[in-house]
Amino acid sequence: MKITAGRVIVCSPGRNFVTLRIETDEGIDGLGDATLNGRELAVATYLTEHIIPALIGRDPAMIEDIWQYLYRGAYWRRGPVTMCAIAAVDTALWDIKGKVARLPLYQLLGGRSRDGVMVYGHANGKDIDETLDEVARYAGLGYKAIRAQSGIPGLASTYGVSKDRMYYEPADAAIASENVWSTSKYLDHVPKLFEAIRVRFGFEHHILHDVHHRLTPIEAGRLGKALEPYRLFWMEDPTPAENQEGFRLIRQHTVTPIAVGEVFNTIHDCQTLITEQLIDFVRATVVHAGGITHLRRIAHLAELYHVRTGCHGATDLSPVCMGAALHFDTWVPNFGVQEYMRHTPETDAVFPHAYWYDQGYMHPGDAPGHGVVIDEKLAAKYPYQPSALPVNRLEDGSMWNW
Ligand code: CS2
Ligand code: MG
Repeated sequence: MKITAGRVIVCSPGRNFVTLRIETDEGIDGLGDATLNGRELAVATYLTEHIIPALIGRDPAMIEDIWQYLYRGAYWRRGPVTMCAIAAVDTALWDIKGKVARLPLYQLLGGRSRDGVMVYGHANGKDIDETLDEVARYAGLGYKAIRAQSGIPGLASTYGVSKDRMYYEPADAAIASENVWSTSKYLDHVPKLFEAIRVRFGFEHHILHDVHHRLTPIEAGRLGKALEPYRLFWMEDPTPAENQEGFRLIRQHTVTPIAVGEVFNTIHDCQTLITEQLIDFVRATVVHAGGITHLRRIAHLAELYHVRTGCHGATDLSPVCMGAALHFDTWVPNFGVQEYMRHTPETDAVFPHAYWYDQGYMHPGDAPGHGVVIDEKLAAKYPYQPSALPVNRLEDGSMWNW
């Protein structure tokens, strides 16, 4: 079998997605997600100009060799754009391998390790009361794990609070919108949110929170300690993780579990975090961390150090990534939880898929490969829309982390 073509499909059914289709001389093709929120066209160009020409004529079965070729051959290694492009190729090749073998992807990885993939939903509200009502709604939908984010008194906006409660899309303007942030207002407010959740709902549900890179390590230690009575499943992205050693400081002050890694693109971004057990969950994903081939390496390292997976699964990761992730989650021995931010009906129509949700768990289905396809005719009706993620400034105007 030989690769005969690679096509990049950019569409925007409610938000931008970049999809790679790899075609072969035996009529079997595969799909990979190549979506990098706010930088979509950078990845599309990397694929079209620098990767696809090098794929033509290669044997699609040689997944590892092609991964090594694209990683080592780039010279300029790592980084979100490069690794997202490699991920798209890798995912498409695993999809092809599954179709050739007539097996669902999880069978190729080593078979089922669990009956279902526990997912977490996103409860959010402009204030504590609205957030509590959303937690109740997600509990009513059967979720065992629920993330809670609320507006912060005194701040006009903050991460994770969506306009319509269900479909959260932060990339909301062609040029980044500017939000104002106050760590002190946030730190005063968040413990009250989780106390209110535990008072109303008890400890039956796994409750999660995303700090979204906004604290310093010592502030994160303070928050983790303040949240200990509410027994969070995890405190996510407490501080930017370029400084992996900074997490030693957090660990000195709190036993609140820590999840990091949705912005990671290789194992090198989390090697210290994992080997020093500075985190409890690694959030790297199929689409941003080099595909199934590389995510499997990260999971194997994590397994040695009691670190579990908690793959990112926001709406800006396409159903192709969700499908592949659910197969990965079905197999991976050190699974923790899978994020599941629902896609809009328009998105689901463009990307028909085999996976489904049932009472707090998701199932990948048994279609060969990852079980996700794209309706290119329908996709063409949704052209790319320039969009950028917001930026944060402190109240004095200094740039901060969004
Ligand atoms: C968030 C994401 O889902 C999460 O945990 O961190 O919503 C993130 O902000 C977006 O994926 C960025 O595009
Ligand atoms: Mg996050």
